[in-house]
Amino acid sequence: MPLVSSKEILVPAREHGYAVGAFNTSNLEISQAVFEAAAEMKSPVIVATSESAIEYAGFDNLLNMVRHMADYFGVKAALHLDHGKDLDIAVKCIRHGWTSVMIDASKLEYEENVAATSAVAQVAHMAGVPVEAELGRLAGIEDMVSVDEREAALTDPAQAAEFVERTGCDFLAIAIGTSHGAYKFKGEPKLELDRLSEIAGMVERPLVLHGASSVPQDVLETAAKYGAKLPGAKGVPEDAIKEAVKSGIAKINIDTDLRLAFTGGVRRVLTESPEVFDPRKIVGSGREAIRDVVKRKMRLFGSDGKG
Ligand code: PGH
Ligand code: CA
Ligand code: ZN
Repeated sequence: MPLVSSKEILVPAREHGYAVGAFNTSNLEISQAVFEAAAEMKSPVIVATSESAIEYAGFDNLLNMVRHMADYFGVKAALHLDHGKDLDIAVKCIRHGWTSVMIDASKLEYEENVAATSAVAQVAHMAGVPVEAELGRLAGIEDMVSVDEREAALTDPAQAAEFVERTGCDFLAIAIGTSHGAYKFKGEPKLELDRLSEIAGMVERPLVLHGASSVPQDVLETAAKYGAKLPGAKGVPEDAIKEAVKSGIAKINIDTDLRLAFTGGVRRVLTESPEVFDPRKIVGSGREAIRDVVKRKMRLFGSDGKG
C-alpha cells in the first residue's frame, strides 16, 4: 500500500494503548529487515531516516526503496525524518515525499524551540504532513548531578501541554531519562515513569520515546562473542518499555539495537566462515539478525496484529 502519514499510525496507537516502532534505516538490508518483520507480524511501522542517513543513501534511493517495500509487503508504513535540525531539511523531505517529519529544536531555549517548531508545523501541515517535536534534553539521568540540573533536562508536564498547544505539533518526544546510543546507564537503569504519566495526563497526542533501545543481553553477547568490544553497554529494560507504553508512549525509536544486531550477524559470518567473501552472505546475516530484533520489538510494543 502507499506510504501513509504517521498520524494515521500513531493516533490509533495512543488511543488503544500500544506503541509503534520507528526503526532507523540507511540502506537496503536494514529496510528489508524492517519490512519483512512488519509483514510477518502484521504490524504498522515507521521507517526513520536521520539527515546523515539521507546524506549516506540519498533522498531518492531511500524514498523509492521504502515506498516500494511498503507496497510490495503490503505494510502500513510512514517514512519519517528523525531529528530534523531546521525548516530547510524538513521542507526538503516533504518535497521528496516523506510522510512525517521531526523538528528537534530541543537544544534551543524554550521560546526558540516554540518558534522553530511552530514554523515547521505550519509548513508541514499545509502539505498534510504531521510533525514530531521534542521538549527536554535526552541525557542519562545519572549524568544530571543536581536536582536543578535534572529538572532542567527532563520534560516539565505543564510546559509540555503549553508547548503542544502553542506549536501545533502532532506528537511530542519527551525526556524521562533515556539517551541515545549503547551506553545509557552507568548504574541501575531508571526511567521517570511518574513524570511520563503526568505528561500523558496533560497531553492527549501521541508521546514519543527516543533512546529506547534495550541493548538486549543476547544481542550484545553475540556481538561480543565474535569480537565486538562494547564493555558496559546498557539499555532500557524491556519491562520499563512495557510500562512506558501503558503510560502513553505511542512511538518508540530504535536504532542502536539494530546496529548491534547487524554487527553481531556480520561478525559471526566473517568469524565462522573466513572463506566467505560474497557481500550478500556477509550483510545478509546482519539483515536476518535485525529482522529478529524488530519482530521482538513489535511484540513488546503491542503493535503486532495492528497493521
Ligand atoms: C533514537 C534511537 N533515534 O532517534 O532515539 O535511540 O540509540 O536507543 O536506539 P537508540
Ligand atoms: Ca534532541
Ligand atoms: Zn532520537
